[in-house]
Amino acid sequence: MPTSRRSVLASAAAAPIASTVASTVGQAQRPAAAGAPSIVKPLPPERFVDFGTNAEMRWDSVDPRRYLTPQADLFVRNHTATPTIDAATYRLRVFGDGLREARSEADAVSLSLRDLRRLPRTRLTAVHECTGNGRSFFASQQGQTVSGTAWRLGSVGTVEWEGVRLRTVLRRLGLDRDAVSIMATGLDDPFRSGTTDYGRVRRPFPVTKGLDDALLAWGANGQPLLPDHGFPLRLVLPGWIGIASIKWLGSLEVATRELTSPWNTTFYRMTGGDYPADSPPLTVNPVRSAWELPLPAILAAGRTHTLTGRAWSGAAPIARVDVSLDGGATWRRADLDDRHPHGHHGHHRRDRGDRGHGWTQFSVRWPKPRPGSYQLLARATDRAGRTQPDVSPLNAQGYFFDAVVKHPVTVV
Ligand SMILES: Nc1nc2c(c(=O)[nH]1)N[C@H]1C(S)=C(S)[C@@H](COP(=O)(O)O)O[C@H]1N2
Ligand SMILES: [Mo]
Repeated sequence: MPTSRRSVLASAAAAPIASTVASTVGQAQRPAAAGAPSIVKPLPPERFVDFGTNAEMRWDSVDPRRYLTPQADLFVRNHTATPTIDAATYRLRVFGDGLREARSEADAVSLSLRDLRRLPRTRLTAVHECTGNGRSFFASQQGQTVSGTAWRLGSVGTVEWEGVRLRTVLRRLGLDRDAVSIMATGLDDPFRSGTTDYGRVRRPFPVTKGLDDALLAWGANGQPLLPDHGFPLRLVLPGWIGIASIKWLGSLEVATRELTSPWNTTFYRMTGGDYPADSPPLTVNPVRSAWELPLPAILAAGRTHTLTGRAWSGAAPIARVDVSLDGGATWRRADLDDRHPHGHHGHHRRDRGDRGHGWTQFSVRWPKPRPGSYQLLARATDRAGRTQPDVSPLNAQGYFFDAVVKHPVTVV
């Protein structure tokens, strides 16, 4: 029987994927320089609202003819700052007692980008969205005070990710039958808030999700990841809240016990407001929708407008979008664009596991509105039967604002 680390990997069902062991010297990223901006890419004010370490896309800058969100326009959510990582020396370290051959962190399997890119690759289109998207509407629409970045609806996009399925990597490494939990840890600087150092951004997820549709992504929309979006490698957990998709992925710990981190015990679970004290960590995103219009919008009277927007859900494709152009007095069904059924828009061979996690474009004609003040409403329903409510349950950190947004429009 082979005994070296190299041959442990080689003895797995398929070809070996790694040939080295983690160096103890640490990872090859440079810390962000003091005073350097958190976000590296340009944030032109006509396309972004800049919150410093976070930036959201402006919905009125979205091109209705374009299904995918270009990386240049995608929102950024950084706990600290985008690190600079050298792809040539980058390694993903995998360890834990949930591997068939248990490994300590010091003895982790170390995978280069080349190791990963030699494996069968896949592309997967999915909505990518922050848990707190829509947070500002708790205040502006429900008169409630919550903490966190005052996003409108722009901390969302739809991306065609490219990478290797996590299950491909885990199967080749070999999983213990009792493995239940995987901790993903980023290479960005530790997150400090107030006097607390929470350590590196990290969040556990169940092995079942890891074996289902999790992706280790090195590409987005046919390009390498931008630094702000996780270059050279990020995790993608389709349909789940943004924090689950750890950027600048440094390590995966696979364990036979439930792992925890502040990102599933303190943050990203419901506290306060309408929720009991023991709400579970958040996972699947709710149903939401947005108009591709400025907020508030001004439209010309006497002309026929085609109003466009998008609807999405973490659980299932969108089944219908009901819209009102008069503040909820009357409703009609919006037309749904079926050119990209839930993200299946492709020239490429679809992975069987790509169930289509993209958003759905909708439109409605508004013939010759008279001058005045209006509220546009859109209420999306997904195929799992989930619908946007009129009011979102209050919670202290302002997560999951999924209520129908009252979008003000002045017709002049
Ligand atoms: N390492 C690391 N991963 C992270 C974060 C982070 O700050 N550090 N932010 C998370 C959150 S809260 C969100 S919403 C998404 C944002 O991804 P994006 O900036 O690529 O849009 O990344 C998640 N992954
Ligand atoms: Mo987020």
